[in-house]
Amino acid sequence: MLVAQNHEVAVPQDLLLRLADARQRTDELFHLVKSDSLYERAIPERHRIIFYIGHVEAFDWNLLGNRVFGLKSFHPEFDRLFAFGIDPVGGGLPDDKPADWPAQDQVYGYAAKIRQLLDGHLRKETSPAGLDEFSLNTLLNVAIEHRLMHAETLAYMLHQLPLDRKMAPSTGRSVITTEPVRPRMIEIPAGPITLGLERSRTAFGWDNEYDAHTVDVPAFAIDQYKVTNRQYLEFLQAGSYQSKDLWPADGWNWITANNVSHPIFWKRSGDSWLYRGMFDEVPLPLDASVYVSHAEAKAYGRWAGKDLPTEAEWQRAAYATGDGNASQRAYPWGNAAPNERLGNFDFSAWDPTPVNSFPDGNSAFGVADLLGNGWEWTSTPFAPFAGFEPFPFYRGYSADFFDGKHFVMKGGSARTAACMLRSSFRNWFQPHYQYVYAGFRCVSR
Ligand code: AVJ
Ligand code: FE
Repeated sequence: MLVAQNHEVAVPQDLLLRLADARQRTDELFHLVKSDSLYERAIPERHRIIFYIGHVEAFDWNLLGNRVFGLKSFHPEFDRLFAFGIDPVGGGLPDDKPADWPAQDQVYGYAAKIRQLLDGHLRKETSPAGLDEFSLNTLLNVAIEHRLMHAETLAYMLHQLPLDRKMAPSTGRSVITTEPVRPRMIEIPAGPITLGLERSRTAFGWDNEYDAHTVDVPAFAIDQYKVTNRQYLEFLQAGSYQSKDLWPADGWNWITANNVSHPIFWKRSGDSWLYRGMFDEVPLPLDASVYVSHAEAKAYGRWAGKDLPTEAEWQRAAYATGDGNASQRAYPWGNAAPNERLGNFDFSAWDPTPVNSFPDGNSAFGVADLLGNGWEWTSTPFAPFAGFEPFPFYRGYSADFFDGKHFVMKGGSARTAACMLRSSFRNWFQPHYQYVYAGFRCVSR
């Protein structure tokens, strides 16, 4: 029950629980790293690990501390240092040294103080800043989902850390075995699909999810499954990393300049291949989803005589009810909330499963594995929907990336929290970024 008097609005309990849960997710990740390795840089294009320990707290502080509770900064220098991550376009890589960063105990001290201050005020259950219920809910959802996104981006960052620098948790999902995957394509008839969220809804969405709009999608056929390691291996063995014609021009420049000759998640071992898992290296799981960059997915598509789906095609294959009208499902499988029998998501595993592991998760058209088990690259550059308005309290969240240099990804990975499996959620990365838990499926038109 919300108690509203004198412009004071209670902080809903469920949001406090979700914030606590999200904090546990990011805490767990930092605890996987051996304490002598927190100043490592696991991915050349990203900050050192220590930055993220400060960042997830500084973000909440910068968002809520003054705006909601009228609090004054106790460490403006750290508030700025840890405010934003980096995503260099055009090849410039960071070259800071470990000694450029504050000591571990200072960063942990800053983080702890933020939680203590924010929690003290959140628990008082009123916001003195005169925010209405909707604004307060929106800000808390931003804090929660921002942190959960980092729980995913940190997982794939730590994935690249050498195995001897991290400690595996004792629990893990047991290996799923399935019938061998038999790739096939499914015809999707021409018809409408709605993208985005309606403003009138009370549900939370990020700025880039607005406005809702319906598009008519011409008929196409789409792979029932994501492309597997087995299929991608065939592409690789056909000499494709040496065939300039298959690659987009900038993709070819990228693989030749960086000597890219296979997916970053693969490792050669004699004349066979290993999959570099989060905590161990295993023989390449042939029926699992391959993880690759957008450029590699494009090259595979050209080799196979197919293409990547547009965002609208992907959306229609996933959410249309299949009966010709504009109505759609909340999730590919229907309207039931996500659970562990419907896909590999919501932190249920660290690595991908065979692409045919979750038939109960199929869409109305029978398309499988759409949510979880690896984001899916689309051919759609990340751009605003008509009616886009940046959040006034975080203007750059999406708008900084509307540069034609990022592509929309849909679906989700094993490390995507259930709340971000909503149909309107849009993810994006640069086309040569190999480190995301992302694969693809193809279409023919
Ligand atoms: C939406 C995942 C592309 O990690 O760059 C985190 C999310 N933005 N902090 C990213 C984000 C600011 C963003 N992605
Ligand atoms: Fe961030």
